[in-house]
Amino acid sequence: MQFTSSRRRCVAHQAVGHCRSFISALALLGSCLLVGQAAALDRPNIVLIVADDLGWSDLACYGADLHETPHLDRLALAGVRFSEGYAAAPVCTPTRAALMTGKHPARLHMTIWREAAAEPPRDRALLPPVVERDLSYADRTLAEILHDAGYATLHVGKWHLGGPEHFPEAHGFDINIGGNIWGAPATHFFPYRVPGNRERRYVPGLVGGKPGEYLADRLTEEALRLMDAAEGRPFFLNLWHYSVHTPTEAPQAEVEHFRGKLRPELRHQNATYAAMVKNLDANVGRLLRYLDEKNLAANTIVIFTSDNGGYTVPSRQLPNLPVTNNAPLKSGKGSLYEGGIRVPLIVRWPGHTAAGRVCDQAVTSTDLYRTIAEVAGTPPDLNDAQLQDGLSIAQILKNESARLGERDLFWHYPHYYPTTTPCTAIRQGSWKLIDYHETDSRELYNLREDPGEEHDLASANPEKTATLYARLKRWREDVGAQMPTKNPLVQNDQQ
Ligand SMILES: [Ca+2]
Repeated sequence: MQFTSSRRRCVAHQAVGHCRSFISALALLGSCLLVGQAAALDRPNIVLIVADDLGWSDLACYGADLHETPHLDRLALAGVRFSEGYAAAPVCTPTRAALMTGKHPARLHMTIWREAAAEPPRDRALLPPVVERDLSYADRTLAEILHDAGYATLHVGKWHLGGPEHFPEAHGFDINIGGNIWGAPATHFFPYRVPGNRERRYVPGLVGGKPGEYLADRLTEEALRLMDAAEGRPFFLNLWHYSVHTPTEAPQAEVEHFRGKLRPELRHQNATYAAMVKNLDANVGRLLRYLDEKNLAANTIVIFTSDNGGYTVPSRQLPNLPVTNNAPLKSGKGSLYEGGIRVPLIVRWPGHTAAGRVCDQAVTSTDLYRTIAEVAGTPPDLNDAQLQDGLSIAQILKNESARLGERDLFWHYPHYYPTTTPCTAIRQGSWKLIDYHETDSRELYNLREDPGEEHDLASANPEKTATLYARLKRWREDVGAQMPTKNPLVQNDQQ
């Protein structure tokens, strides 16, 4: 089965408005197994788990105090834990687009999620740019290159990369369970929607279920079944959990457990969120146990990360309590301070990664495209633009002394969020500059000395500020980054 444009259109149409049964999903996968490329039996399976809005310090192995994450901590002890792993963007959609294409979100013109792109604020000093709302067909996605290399390509969970004609089936995935236009479910409990209140959100591909069923549990169940169905063929499992994004809801017994643990001195204070994190961890543990029991673990690379920093704003469910706290990092989701963009990144690649390593090299989710392509032994038959923004980190996974070499990292968020106004940032070595568009002002930090970004050095170090600002502006021009414009209505009000 080939994924031509017409197939994209056809499959996407099928996905609209109804849930495909699991049986028919298996039948589709089965038919995909019978055709196409020769099976590449010796290739490693690839499991990419992306948590939603999980903060850098939300895992115990990254310093969480209230939270309990024994399975992810063990995964880190069996592989490489990156202390300076970054999301490509401070919000969902752009990071996910970078994962799928290897291109910087600014180059894709996908710098905010779809719903927000449709309704930008009109009452702020700047008007955000009009951005792309759907993942383009122009770039070969990670799923497409792996599909063409003989992999079963399995998407489970959140997608959030466009409308019905841009769902996972249209971008190289044999199967899609759970992914559609929405960035979050109406509720994490079955049936994952709230009928009768005009709530249109739904999670597709989930047939059956019972009251009390929790979404991350169910998605893990579906992932295990799909891996079973791919028997005999290497698989790429793209498991993008909706958890731990809002709504902040978790099984009650776990919430009570964490309420009993709360102490004023703890960094984390949200028992419901702690229960969500624990459930996510347990589901990762369940998947790892499956790989062990099926004797797949030795030939499977497992990558775990998050799409942006932790959400430091109270959620509707608990209006007086921030969802999480990214300390010692500053701020959270939406912001280009470290709390908005630095995320957990753990990679276990048996036979290649030494156990228990902590790597302090700065890497970004944009790197995972080329990394996974290299792990799969897939020649990167990519357009030039897809080779510019990310590096393969395979060598630093395999070799503790390998270095990525000098390169600058960039983030571009020309939008508003409760934690920020429009801005762009560059990291060069230990230096980081944030350029705020509203005020045309810069902040400069030395991350190695000041990871909490408490001491703005822009005035004290004007030379470094000017150098990084010039580099940042050059990069914005190189990638065609979209910029906000002045809002004449707000200017008039101020006069
Ligand atoms: Ca997110």
